[in-house]
Amino acid sequence: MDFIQAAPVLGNQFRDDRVLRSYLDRALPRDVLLAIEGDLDELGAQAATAWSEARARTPAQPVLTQWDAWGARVDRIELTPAWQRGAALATRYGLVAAGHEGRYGIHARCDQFARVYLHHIASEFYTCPLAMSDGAATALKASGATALIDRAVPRLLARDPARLWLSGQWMTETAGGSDVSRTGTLARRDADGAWRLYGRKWFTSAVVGEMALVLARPEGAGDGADALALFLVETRDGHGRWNGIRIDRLKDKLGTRELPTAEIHLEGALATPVGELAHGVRMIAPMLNVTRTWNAVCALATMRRCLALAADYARRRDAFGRALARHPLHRATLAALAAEFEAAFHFVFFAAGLLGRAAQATPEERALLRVLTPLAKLWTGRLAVRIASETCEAFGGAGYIENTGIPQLLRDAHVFPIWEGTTNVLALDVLRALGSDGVDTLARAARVLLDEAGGDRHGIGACFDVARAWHAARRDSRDALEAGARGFASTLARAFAAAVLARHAAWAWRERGERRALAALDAFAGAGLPRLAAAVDADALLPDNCAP
Ligand code: MFK
Repeated sequence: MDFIQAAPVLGNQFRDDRVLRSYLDRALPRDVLLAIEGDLDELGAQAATAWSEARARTPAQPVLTQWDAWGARVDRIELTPAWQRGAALATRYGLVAAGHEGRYGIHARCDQFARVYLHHIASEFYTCPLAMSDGAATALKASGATALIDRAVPRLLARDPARLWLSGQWMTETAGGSDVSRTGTLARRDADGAWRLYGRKWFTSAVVGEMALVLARPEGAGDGADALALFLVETRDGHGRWNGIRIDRLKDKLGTRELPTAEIHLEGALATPVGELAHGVRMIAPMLNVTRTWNAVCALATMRRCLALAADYARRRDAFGRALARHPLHRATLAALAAEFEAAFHFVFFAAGLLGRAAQATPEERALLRVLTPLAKLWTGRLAVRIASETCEAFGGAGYIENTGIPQLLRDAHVFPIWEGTTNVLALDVLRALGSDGVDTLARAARVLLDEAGGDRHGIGACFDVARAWHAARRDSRDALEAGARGFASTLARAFAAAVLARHAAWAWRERGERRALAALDAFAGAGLPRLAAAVDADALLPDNCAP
């Protein structure tokens, strides 16, 4: 008989995830944990079932039909089976609603994001429109636009699939991706006083939603980002017809292929201004910060799935006379990745916890969250790609074969550093978010965490000192500051993550006698926290036609 390699098997992804369970054990009051554990267990079981079912079928993609048999324009999108189940699961488990309901008070976001983390991969990126719906509800609440809040927010947070609304976030245009100041979409007022939008949106994630928040330039307004206004567009009229929206095509993407990302034209779409007719970027910013948090949580979900599969496979695959799991170098490789994942996990859930404090947050906590959000997004986006890439390698040739499911993890992971602001855009946002306080807000919060941990055994405080000195030395040179912003942001993220992990590790050892988080901290910090890069002579290294 030919040898047949056993495939990796996933167990219940809640029961098997020691990092998640240990975190919830510390972070949530006992009664909250008991109340949500049943749902988390179901989501963990569904994650395993969805993985094995997906291996047994041909991958599906959404299909756009633009014309019917008689020549009428219909722009109908057929969704994949997982997306057809999306609304029922999202409402059953409150994947958006749980973050906004008062039931668990300041723990609402931890509860919500534990659910999202467990469900993300099985959802086939249905988490994308859910993230935007959560972001839209948050931005609308912050806007004070009462009529829009009353109409949209209860639907975005619905627990009934028949009532649920999904929201898009339409910013990106052909001329303006990261730089939305180049937005060409025009908002024009009708004779009857209604606003209508005209223009082309180049990446409209999940165009199947019932509404979208859209940036557009009111007719007669000036150039630049500050003159943009934020509008709410309901995608269909009262008869279910498109509201002045034409779908040009669905994108042919590297990954996230189940997600119907579209190019569209707005041809007089009826729209309602959200607040004043300017400062649209500032008004959509709460949405960006929420979707960036989802991005980080879903990046964690990818890392966790990769590590679970790689670890299981390491037990099943023999090479050179023993299982991969018994080879010291393979073990060390996986363990180092697991340590990075664990640090990132605690960082992201710490930020999610702060988001949950919302109205109760102090100004210091708000300033902290403002910096932690881009840090979480930029660090986890890149880390997910690295861990997915290492996972392909950990499977050898099998990791390069589509129907093992492993390549899709890498292709899908690549979206995390790109959408919602690239790594560089977010590194620059970190500089903006630090403001005049520099690294002090972060360093103070890290000090509190380290005090709770019983001390700083890994030079974490010193890492903030190095970052502070680096920042201060470049305060007068914007170019030097920007050129090193990635390494600077990465240093801050790693140092803060080490502090959060140190607090958890001390608790886990003291209260539960668990050593794993301490080992993760030693490995993570032992790999070196600072990532400040030496200045690079770009003039010498780049071709002449790249001169500034
Ligand atoms: C499964 C995972 C789920 C993820 C779902 C994702 C699906 C999403 C699909 C997409 O839509 S991807 C497209 C997302 N596009 C971006 O993320 C754009 C990237 N560009 C940026 O982030 C720019 O920094 C930004 C457009 C936000 C700002 O650029 P500008 O034009 O230079 O604006 P400016 O003047 O710096 O900021 C305007 C105001 O907004 C300022 O406030 P003030 O007017 O009071 O001075 C800023 O402080 C404020 N602001 C900007 N970013 C902020 C913010 N405030 C709070 N938080 C922020 N993040």
